[in-house]
Formats: sequence, C-alpha cells, structure tokens
Amino acid sequence: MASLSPPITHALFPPILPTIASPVDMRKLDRAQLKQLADEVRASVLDNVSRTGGHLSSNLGTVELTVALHHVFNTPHDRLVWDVGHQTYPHKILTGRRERMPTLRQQGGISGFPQRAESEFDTFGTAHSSTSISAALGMAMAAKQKGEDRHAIAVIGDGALTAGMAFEALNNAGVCDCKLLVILNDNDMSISPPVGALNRYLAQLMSGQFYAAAKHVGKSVLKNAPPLFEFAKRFEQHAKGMVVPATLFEKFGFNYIGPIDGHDLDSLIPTLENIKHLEGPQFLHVVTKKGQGYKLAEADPVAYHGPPKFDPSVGIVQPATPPKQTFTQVFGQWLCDTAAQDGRLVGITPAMREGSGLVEFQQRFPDRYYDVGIAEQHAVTFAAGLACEGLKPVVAIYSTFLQRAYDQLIHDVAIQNLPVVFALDRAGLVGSDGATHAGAYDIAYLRCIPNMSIACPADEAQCRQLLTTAFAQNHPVAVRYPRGAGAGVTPALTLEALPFGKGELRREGKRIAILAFGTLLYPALQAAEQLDATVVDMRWVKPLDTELLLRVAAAHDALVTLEEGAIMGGAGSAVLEALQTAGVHKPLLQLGLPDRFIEHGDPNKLLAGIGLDAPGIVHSITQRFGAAG
Ligand SMILES: Cc1ncc(C[n+]2csc(CCOP(=O)(O)OP(=O)(O)O)c2C)c(N)n1
Repeated sequence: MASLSPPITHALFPPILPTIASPVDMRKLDRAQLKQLADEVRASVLDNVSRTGGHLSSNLGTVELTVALHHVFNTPHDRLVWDVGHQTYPHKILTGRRERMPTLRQQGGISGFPQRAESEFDTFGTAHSSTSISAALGMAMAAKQKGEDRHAIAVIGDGALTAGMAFEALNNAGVCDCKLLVILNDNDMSISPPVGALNRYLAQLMSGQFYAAAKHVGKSVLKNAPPLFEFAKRFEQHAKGMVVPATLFEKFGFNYIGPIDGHDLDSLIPTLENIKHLEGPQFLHVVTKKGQGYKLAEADPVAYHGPPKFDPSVGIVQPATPPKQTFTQVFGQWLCDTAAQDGRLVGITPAMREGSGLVEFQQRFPDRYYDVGIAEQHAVTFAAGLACEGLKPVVAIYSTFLQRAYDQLIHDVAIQNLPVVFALDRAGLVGSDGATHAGAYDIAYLRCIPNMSIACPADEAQCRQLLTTAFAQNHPVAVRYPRGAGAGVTPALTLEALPFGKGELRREGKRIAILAFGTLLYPALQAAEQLDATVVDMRWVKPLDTELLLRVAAAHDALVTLEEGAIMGGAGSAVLEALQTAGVHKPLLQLGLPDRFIEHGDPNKLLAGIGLDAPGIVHSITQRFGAAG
C-alpha cells in the first residue's frame, strides 16, 4: 500500500489545518506547529487531488515552501506570484479555500491556477509559464513608485526558468533597486526531465560538495541565530564566498542565496526571515523533490504530474479496457510512421513530450527529436532554421502555447515560406485547465498570415490523412485537433493524403447547409437529421474550398458555419469574406466560441453550455431560420 512518507507523526495532537482561515492564523504558530501544519496540508493535497484529479507532484513539492512564505511574509500585502500556478494547491488550502478544494477545476468551482478574481492572495493570474518574475518586478517597482513598503516574491521552477521571458525579466530586475525576491524552486524536473544547459548548470550548483556545504553552512549559521545585520553579512559571505563562487544569478545583479533544502522548515523560515531585511534584488535557490511525501509520485513524478482521479492507497491504475485512441496518439503514431519513411522529418516539442504524444518518437528516433525546453518562440525559429537546410520540421505544440511564438511564426516561418508543419494539439476547449489553456484563437490568428494553411480534421482517420497532406506541402501548414478522443474513426495504417484545400459534401438536405470545420462535423450530422439540412465537411479553413462553398451557397437558402474556435475572425468569418468577394449575399449564421473566456469544467458540458452540441446547434438554427421543412 502506497502511503504518505514519512507518515504523519502528529496524530496525538489536535489538527491545526482546520484552524487556519487565512495566513494570519499561521503567523502565531511555532516551528513544531508549522511542521505539523505542513504534514496536514500535504495530506489534504493528496486527498483532494485523488478525488478531483489535477496537478499532484508539483504541489506535494511546494508544501513547506508555501507554509514558510505565508508564515514569514505579510501576504497578501506582500505580493506572492507563483509561476505557472499549477503548484498553488497548498497556497489555496492555506488562503481560505480549503473547503472549496473538492470543487477544484470543475465548472463553478475553484480554478487549478491562481486567479485574481478568486482571492486577494492570488496576486497574478497564471497558467502559461515564466511570467512570474516580470509580474513580480512590476509589482515591486509599482510599490517603490507609490512609496509603499511591500515585498514582491516570484516563485519559479527550474523548468519555467528555461523560457526566454524569465531571462528577460532577470536581465531587467538585476538593475532595479526594489524589494524583489525570486525563489527558484529547483526539483530537477519540468513535466518530464529537464533539458538544456541551464539545467546542467543548476545540477552543478547542487551537486556534491556545493549542496552539502550549503546545507552544512546554512545549519551552523542558523543555529546560533546572530542579530540580523551580522547574520546577513555572514550569510552573504558564506553564500558568495564559500558555497558558490559566483553564480549566473549574481552576474545578473541578484544577491544569490542557496541552495537550501526546500522541505526543511528549519532552513527555510530563518533564511526567508533574514532575506526580508536584505537590500536589492534577492535570488533564493531552494531544492525540492517533485512528489515529496507520496512514494508513488516521488518514484514517477511524470505520471503524477497531472493524474486523473485515483485511489491513493493503490495509485494510478490503467483501465481494464483500453480507452478510445486520442488525437494526440494518432499524431504520435503518424509522426513515427512518417519519420520511418522520410529521413528529413524532425520532431520538436517545447517541453511537452508526454502531452503532445512524442514519447515513442523520442525512443525510436532520438537523433531527430528535439525537446527545446519551455521555449515556444525558440521552438518555432529553430524549426525555421532546420527547414532552411532542407529538413522537414514538425512542431508539436498546443494551440494555446503557439500564441507565445506569434512573431516567430510570421517573421521567421511564413515570410520565408518555409515548410514547417504545426501539429496544434488542444485546439478548442480543453476542460479542467480552463480559459488559459483553451485553443480558441488559432484559426483567427493563423488565418490572416500569408503563406499559411490551416486544416481541421473532423476525426482521427482524417487527422492522419491531413497531417500527411500537410507534410507533403512546401509551405507552412497547421493541423489543429482537439484534446482527447473524437468520433472514434480508426485511422488507416497507410499514409494517404487528402486533396489539398478541398472539403467534402457529407449529407444532402434542403434549405440550410451547415459548413462544419473540424470535429463538430459529428454533432452537425446529428443536428442535420432533425433539420434535414445539408452538411459539408470543410476540412480546410485556408485555403478555403470556395468552389464547393459557392456551389452549396447557390443551392441553399441559408448557411451555417460551425467551428470550435473563436467566432471573431474564425472560419465563419473566412466564409463570409469569400461570399462577399464573390458577390454572393446569403443569410449566414456563425456558430463557434463566443467573445468571452470559457472557464474550467467538463468539456462536453462546456460545449453544450454554449450551444455547440447537437441540440444546441438545432436550437440556434431554428431560432434564426425557423423550423425544418
Ligand atoms: C508557456 C507554457 N508552456 C508550457 C506549459 C506547460 N507546462 C506546465 S507546467 C510545466 C513544467 C514546469 O516545470 P517547473 O517550472 O520546473 O515546475 P514543476 O512542475 O517542476 O514544479 C510545463 C511545461 C505552460 N504552462 N506554459
């Protein structure tokens, strides 16, 4: 039986967690009570995540750090910014949301990430990584400008620190005189094992004698607890002179302290208390273990990064009957099969090996696999460079994360018309991760870029075919597909392309024609049965099959476009533009994602809530054009 390790040893004492309504209540606690509280928070995280699903390993790793930060700093007056924010469950539990944890990531419940609207303790909304140092620096400089005495603290992981934006912020912060503390939560993991030279550097900082010396020095200094000024001086000397000669972070202008054990409150609390009194930008390096305290997560932090519901005494169990194949799996299989046939193919992921389905590709084609770290901008320009030299890069990236690399897409790929395939996973609503992760905008933001093409497969079989079509082109093409499984149409084993830029008539009806882009084809076909409508599987947003469109427009009274993407600027807008250009004036109803952010929840319920299931489609069409007949 898997259990929390070490086991909670405070069973004889009354629980403390229920008495913590806000961090104010934690500031009165002594060290022993704080340790007990940390154990209770850890148990609460495990219990809650096992019931709701969500991020686990990262949250188990930040329990002590969270306790120490809220104990030492005067939050929310002092601003605490968590990078990514997937590790904020302990923070939520301690800042008045303990009782709402069972609603985590569910519709109407609390978010899995910090949200300003949710709590005054959530000082900055996050979910995309590597924003924390910029945001905290902004807050620290605002405090300075307004004459307010407060600290701003950014907590950033070693994975998130690989992004360019984090370094842009460090570069700026190091020359700013303000109360900024950057805490590097170094657990030697991103979602998967970390990559790159920074990771190697951090490993050196922590390795062998450095880390041992740091722990030893930290302990001996802290034991005697000298007066603050004296402590600060001695600590600085130790940190700078003895432990680590000159760190990268000092070169950036920070005072570097660490590495210290991020699970040891006896190190964390006195260190933070003393840092509070140091001048200028501070950088604290804490070392934690992903999954700390739950043996199964410690052993396999990748599997427990974002598990579904599970029994903590058993762990994650694979379902007896294999679940339906996901689009991600279809992509992963296509990538391997195509790579086997074409030696020019290279696969690129910005730190999303598992999520994007590249695990097998890495195993089979390690020399053609590139995990570039959380660096979407670099991923895209790197692909452009590879394409310049005749290789055929496939960038596997979530729709929401490609937003990060928009200029690179235009400037480096599209203007030079380079043959890069973008495999856009998580297109459309994503469910429990919410608005920050929704792939709502890719059609709109890609469509306006010259040289770019966009395909929207309706099912798994078509996904494989359209990826093959995209790969055969000599210009950039994005293939967008949603999270999870689709209609369940098994892909062929062969690698067959579909005609480029061509749609297909799927059902002939009367009066109204539904033009479906992507997986909403299937609810459209159901709706069409009731409405006796025509249904067209458009497949391509760009180039649009205008020949088919104009033929269908001529034969019907009204048109309906359907897409799981933002209506504004989306595929429906493309249809409208094409009709206008051709001088065809037909009533057109555009169905898709509305002009508001859709929060977390069950994806099917969310889609139904905005009328994008079969009954909703019928309802919208009859509202606008009247009943069938
Ligand atoms: C811009 C962006 N790209 C990718 C992700 C997906 N993502 C979420 S957490 C994570 C790993 C973060 O690693 P680290 O900062 O070390 O935190 P840890 O999970 O190890 O605590 C990644 C890649 C993201 N949230 N934002």
